[in-house]
Amino acid sequence: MLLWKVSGFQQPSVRRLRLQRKFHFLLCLSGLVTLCFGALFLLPLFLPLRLQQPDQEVVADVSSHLLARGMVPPPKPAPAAPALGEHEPRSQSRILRKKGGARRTWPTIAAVRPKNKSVLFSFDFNAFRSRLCHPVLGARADEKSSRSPVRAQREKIKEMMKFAWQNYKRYAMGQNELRPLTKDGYQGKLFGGLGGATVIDSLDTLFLMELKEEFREAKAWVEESFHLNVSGVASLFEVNIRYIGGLLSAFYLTGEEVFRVKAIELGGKLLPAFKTPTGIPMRCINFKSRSGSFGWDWNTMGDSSVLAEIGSLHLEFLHLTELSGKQVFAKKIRNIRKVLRNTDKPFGLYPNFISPLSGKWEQQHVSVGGLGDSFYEYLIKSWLMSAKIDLEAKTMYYKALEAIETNLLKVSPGGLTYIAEWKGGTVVNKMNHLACFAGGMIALGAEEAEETERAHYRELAAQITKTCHESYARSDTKLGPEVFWFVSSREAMAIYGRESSYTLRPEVVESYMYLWRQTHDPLYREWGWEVVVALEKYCLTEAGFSGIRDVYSSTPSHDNKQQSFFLAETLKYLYLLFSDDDVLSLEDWVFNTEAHPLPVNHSDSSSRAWG
Ligand code: DMJ
Repeated sequence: MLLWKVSGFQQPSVRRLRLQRKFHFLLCLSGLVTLCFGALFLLPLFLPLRLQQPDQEVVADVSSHLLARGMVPPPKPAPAAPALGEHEPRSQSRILRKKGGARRTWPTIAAVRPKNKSVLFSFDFNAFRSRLCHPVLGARADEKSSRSPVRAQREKIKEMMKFAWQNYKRYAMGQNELRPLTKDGYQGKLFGGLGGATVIDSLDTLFLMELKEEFREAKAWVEESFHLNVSGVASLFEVNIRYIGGLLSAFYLTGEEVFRVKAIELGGKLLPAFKTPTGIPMRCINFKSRSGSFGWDWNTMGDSSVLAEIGSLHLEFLHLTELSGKQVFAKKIRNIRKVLRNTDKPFGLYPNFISPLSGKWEQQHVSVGGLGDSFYEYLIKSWLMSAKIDLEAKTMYYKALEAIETNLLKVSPGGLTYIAEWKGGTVVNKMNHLACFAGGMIALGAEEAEETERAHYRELAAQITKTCHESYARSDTKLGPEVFWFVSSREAMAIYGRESSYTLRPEVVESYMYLWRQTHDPLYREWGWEVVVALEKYCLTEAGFSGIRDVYSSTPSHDNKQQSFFLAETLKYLYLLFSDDDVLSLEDWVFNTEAHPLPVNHSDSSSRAWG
C-alpha cells in the first residue's frame, strides 16, 4: 500500500490486478504439475537403495544390487588388504593382550549400520582387523632361521598344495574336483550346478601359504566365472561349509568385497530350504524352483533332515548376518538351536535324523562320526566364536559330551579308547574316520571346562587321537581306513572291503593340529609327518593327489579323485601343525568344519546377537 504513495508509482486498475493474480495462480499450478511429474520419473532411480534393509527375506536381491553389480563403490570401501603374504605392521595387531587389558571391540552391526536405513550396509574391515590379537599370518618367530627343520617341513606341505592346485587348474579349472588319473574334472551333483568347489575351498589355504600367484588365479576365477544362477538341487550343508565358509574366510583374510558379496548372495539362495513347519531346513535346496527338497538320495534318507547338517550352519550364518546386516540368517539358525534344545533326547543323546515337518527324531541312530559329527563341533565353536557369551551353546556341548561319555565311550581289550555308535539301543563297536575330528574338538573344549574337569578332557582328547593314529599305524600304507572296528580279533582296523579306503580325509591330522597347539608334544608333529610321507608315497600321481581304495595294500589302486577338502583341510591342518601357534591363532579364529577360519567376535557390545 505504501508504494502507491511513492511519486511516479501509479495505482493499477482493479481489472489489471485481477488479471495479474490469475496469471500468478496459473504459473504456480503449472510449476506444481511439473514437479509431480518429475518426481514420478525420478523415483525408480532411488528404489534400489532400499534393497539392503535388515530383516528383508529376499536376500537374493543382492545380485541386482548396485554394489553387487559393481556399479557403485560401497560407501566405506573395505581398505586394500595387505598384499598376499605381506606382513601387517606389528602395531596394528596387538600381541596377546592379557585379561583385564585394553577392552577389545569389534564394530557391531549397530555401529556400522548407517542411521539412514536407505543407505547401503557396510562393514568396517579396518576396524575388524585392528581388533585381532595376532597378525593373521603370525609374527613369524621361526622364519629367522632358514635351516629350521620345521620350516622345511612346512615348505614341503606348501609344495604339495602348489602341486595339487596346479594340476586342478590345468585339467579341471572351474569344475568341482580334479580326477588326476583321467586328467579331467568332475562336477558331481552335490552342489546343484555350482562350479569351482576346489577354487573356493582353496582360497584361504593359498593365502595362508602365501602362494600369491595361485591365490590371484583363484580370485580371478571367482570374479569372472563363479556364477550363482544355477538350477540344480544342492546339499544345503555342503554349499554352506565349502562355498559360504570359503568365501567368508577369503573375505575376512583379504577384505576383498567380491567374496563378501558372493557369500551373501549365495546365503540368500539357501533360505527357501528353511520354509518348513518347524523351521528345521530340508536337506537340499532346489535352486530352480527356489524351494527346499529332500534331495536326490531321498530313497535312502527319507524325508529326514540330518543332525550334522542342520547343526553346522550356525557359524557361517552368524557371519552372514554380521557382513550383511540382515538378521534373517541369525534368526534361522537360532530357531534350529531352539528346536534341538527343546526336543527330548534319549539318554541325553542326539539322534542323527530329525523330521523338518514335525521336529521329532526319526531313527534311533547316534554317531559322533558321519551324520552327527559337526553338530557337536559347532556347539563348542559357537561358544568360542561368540567370545564366550553364547552360554547356551557351551551348556549344550558339555551335556551332549557327558551323554556320549556315559553311553558310547569304550575302551577296547587292547586298551584303545574309542567312541562307539548307537543303533536302536545297541552299541556298535566301530568308529569311522570322520569321528576322528573328536580328539581335536575335545581338546579345544577342555580349555573351556570347569577347572576340575580339564585334565580329564585333555586326557580323553589325547586317548581318542591315539586310537585314530593306531588306525593309521596298523595299515600297510600308514594311512587310515574309512571305518575301523573294535572286535575281539581286530582293533582299529577295517573289516569289510569298502571300509578300507582312504579318501584324503582331514580329521586325523585336524586332531593332531589341535593337540599340538594344546600340548606341544612333539609326538603330534611326528605323527603328522608320517601322514605327509604316506601321502607322497601312495596318493601322489602324475597329475595330482588321489584317494586310495585299500590302505592295507602296499600297491593300492587310486580312486581318481582329488577331493576339494584335501586342499581346504588336510593340507591346511598339516601346514598349521608345522607353524607357530600365532598363525591363524585360536584366540582370533575358529575353523568351520571345512577348515575355513572365521573370526572370533572380539566385541564388548551387548547389542549384538551372537548368543
Ligand atoms: C569335510 O567336507 C568336512 O570336514 C565335513 O564336516 C565332513 N567331511 C569332509 C571331510 O572328510
